[in-house]
Amino acid sequence: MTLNIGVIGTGAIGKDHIRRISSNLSGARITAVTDVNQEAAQVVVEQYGLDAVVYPDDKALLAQADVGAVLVTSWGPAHEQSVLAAIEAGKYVFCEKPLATTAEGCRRIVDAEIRHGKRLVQVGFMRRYDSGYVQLKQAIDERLIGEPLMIRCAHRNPESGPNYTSDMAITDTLIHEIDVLRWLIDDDYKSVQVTYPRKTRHALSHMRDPQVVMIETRGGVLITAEIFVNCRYGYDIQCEVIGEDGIAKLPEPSSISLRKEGMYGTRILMDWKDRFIEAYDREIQDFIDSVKRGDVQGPTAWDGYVAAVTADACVKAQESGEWEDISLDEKPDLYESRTLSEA
Ligand code: NAI
Ligand code: NAD
Ligand code: ISE
Repeated sequence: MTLNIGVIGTGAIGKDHIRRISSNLSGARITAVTDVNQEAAQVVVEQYGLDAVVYPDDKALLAQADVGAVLVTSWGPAHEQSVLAAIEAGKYVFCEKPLATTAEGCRRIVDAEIRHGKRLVQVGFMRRYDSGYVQLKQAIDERLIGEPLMIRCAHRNPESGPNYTSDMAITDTLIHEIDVLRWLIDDDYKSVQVTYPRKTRHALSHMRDPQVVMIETRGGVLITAEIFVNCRYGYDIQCEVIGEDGIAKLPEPSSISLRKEGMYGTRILMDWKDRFIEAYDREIQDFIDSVKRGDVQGPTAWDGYVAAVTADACVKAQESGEWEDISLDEKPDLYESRTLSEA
């Protein structure tokens, strides 16, 4: 049976997920949408030729009995309210990162899910579905490089918009590394320090850019992550795991090589939508399939909570310049079983 999906927030990524569900993926259709800007939502319905109703808000959309699952793709500060309302309505919910903008907000979602007694939430940490990261994890799990000792990574965007602030380098951007690295090495974080190299002239006056975040894991692995959101040359994601017996590196996106005008090389992607296009397809298809089975398997609300606690400590470290502790609540039983994307 086709799964009816409602979309809360029809901006950049909401539209992109609507496009993939309507034209690339199988087993679901969009039957309901809402956005604080209702006219924009109506334009999206027409643009994608959807047979969908535009509702005035998330509550009205969630009240529809024929909506089996929802995607929350509004801006971050609106996520908590919509996810809590979805759990209250007993609907499966895929929520884009961040699950909520505070650790307390994520904890409220975890507690609501525990009260419900079953996992309903999947968080949009799509890198766990990227074939490069999956290969890296396999190499680490098979001990091809021995025990991991250090990780070096970089998250570079060509440019950041006027509303992007220094803390968003953590809460909006590094948040993907925060999630995927603990999944990669099956570890949790202990402490963090942030340092600032010389500022690029391309960053707006209110911004610190680039930033270097050092995170120590409970198992003693040292992570060095560079965030550089005005690097100009492209959208570039690097990750290298240095182990006792060798080094494993995230593959570059495949692309033809060109010999032209005295140069030899390959193109670099410019947009996050293209870099992880297959991972987004896989994560949303996994959500559709697992909702139909009645058992969501992707990144959990607990993963969203851990990411938020870690991000809070990183933001504190941005301000203090000191090493800051990362301390988590005890993991509830509901989240103990391994998810498919962890397997
Ligand atoms: P956007 O600003 O393009 O779209 C957000 C939309 O949500 C807007 O249309 C806005 O009108 C709507 N909205 C805001 N508050 C709302 C509310 N209370 N109810 C209904 N609609 C509401 O933002 P974008 O880039 O699409 O980002 C949305 C979310 O997706 C963010 O949480 C962002 O972090 C996440 N995201 C995730 C990415 C990933 O790689 N997983 C990539 C880009 C964004
Ligand atoms: P966007 O601003 O383009 O779209 C957000 C939309 O949400 C807007 O249309 C806005 O009107 C609407 N909106 C805001 N509050 C709402 C509410 N309460 N109810 C309904 N609609 C509401 O933003 P975006 O780039 O699409 O990002 C959206 C989310 O996706 C963010 O959380 C962002 O972090 C996340 N995101 C994730 C990735 C990723 O790689 N996983 C990439 C981009 C964005
Ligand atoms: C955006 O919200 C994303 O999630 C992208 O994946 C990330 O690269 C970008 O920096 C964020 O702003």
